Amino acid sequence: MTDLHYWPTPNGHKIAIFLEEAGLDYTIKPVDISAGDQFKPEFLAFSPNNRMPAIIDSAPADGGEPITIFESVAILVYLAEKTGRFMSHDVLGRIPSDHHESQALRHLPRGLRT
Ligand SMILES: N[C@@H](CCC(=O)N[C@@H](CS)C(=O)NCC(=O)O)C(=O)O
Repeated sequence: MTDLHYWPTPNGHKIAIFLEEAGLDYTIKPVDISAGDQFKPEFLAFSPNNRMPAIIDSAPADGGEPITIFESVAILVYLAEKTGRFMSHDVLGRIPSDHHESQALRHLPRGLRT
């Protein structure tokens, strides 16, 4: 189970879209950034840059302790590695080229436009 600390902005949507498309079990934990939730100590404990999204994965692949991750690109790469979905396992496949997977990697840092 993954907790997604989320607010409906482009960076939040990126993670929600991945979780949905990968069919992963997750729970949305709202972080109302207009109300200042991102500055609460309990949120800063795992997202020290006071920004959402962040995730807490209570079922990491190694069966160990829950893993917390902040920064949308770090989260996307983690989830892609964990699930084997949406990113090449061949490092050469990630080098910018016309290959669609490396194009996807180049787009990861971008926000979505609504
Ligand atoms: N580089 C970060 C940016 C995240 C980000 O800017 N989040 C914004 C909303 S889209 C936020 O939480 N802002 C709260 C604040 O700046 O206080 C990422 O990709 O996760």
